[in-house]
Amino acid sequence: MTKDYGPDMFLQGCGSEGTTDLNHVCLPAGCTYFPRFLTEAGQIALLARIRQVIAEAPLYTPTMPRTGKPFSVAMTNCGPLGWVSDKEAGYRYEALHPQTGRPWPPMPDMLDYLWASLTGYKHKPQACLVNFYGGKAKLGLHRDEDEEEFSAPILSVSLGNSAIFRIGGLKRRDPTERLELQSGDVLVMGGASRLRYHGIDRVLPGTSDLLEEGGRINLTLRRVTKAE
Ligand code: MD3
Ligand code: FE
Repeated sequence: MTKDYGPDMFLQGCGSEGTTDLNHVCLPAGCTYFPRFLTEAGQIALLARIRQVIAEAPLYTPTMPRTGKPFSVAMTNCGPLGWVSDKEAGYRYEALHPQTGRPWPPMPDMLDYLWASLTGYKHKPQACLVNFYGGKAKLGLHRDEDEEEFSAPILSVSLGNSAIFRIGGLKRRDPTERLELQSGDVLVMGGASRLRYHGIDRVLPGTSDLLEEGGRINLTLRRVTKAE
């Protein structure tokens, strides 16, 4: 019998044969990384839908619970529920935009489709948080724990300039690792990683031409309430 397998089965993304510098990313259990999952055309189409969302539900600056310190990231949402924060009532989900008082725009079909394709979760996402990172914006280490349903994963899509993403453990002081998230990347965080600490250290200017205004947009699709 002749051998039907060998090194030519494998993508040699960087370096030459025999190198250990192969193109792979190790992440903790429950984290699935899809580098450049969205094509250029897919990113442009998704961005056009998100621009419509922002036109109906303008980006605003949430403030921190108790201190009232403004976030450096501007936010809006689409879908039936949206994540909001202010000094008085803190982190929570609301059905109405805090400034316009109108319901969030509907979840784009494109995002329901992406969620169904990659998560296998039996219910649709209820919230899509749109984060916009301008020049010096960052997001400190935190856990996403304002949802009732932790058995559902969170799906994130990156658009525009690359960012340094940091992922830690279940305790704030656990060691962290960094991953550069690029435009078109999708990350699904579920299972044992659903409650890991994470954040965005910084955005790298000039790393993408997708957004004319520069900066970075991140979408996070979430299940908020427990389904029957
Ligand atoms: C790891 N957003 O909105 S997305 C957030 O790029 C948030 O804007 C970041 O953290 C951003 O809450 C990171 C990647 C992500 C999202 C949810 C996670 C990573 C996660 C939940 C658990 C662990
Ligand atoms: Fe988060």
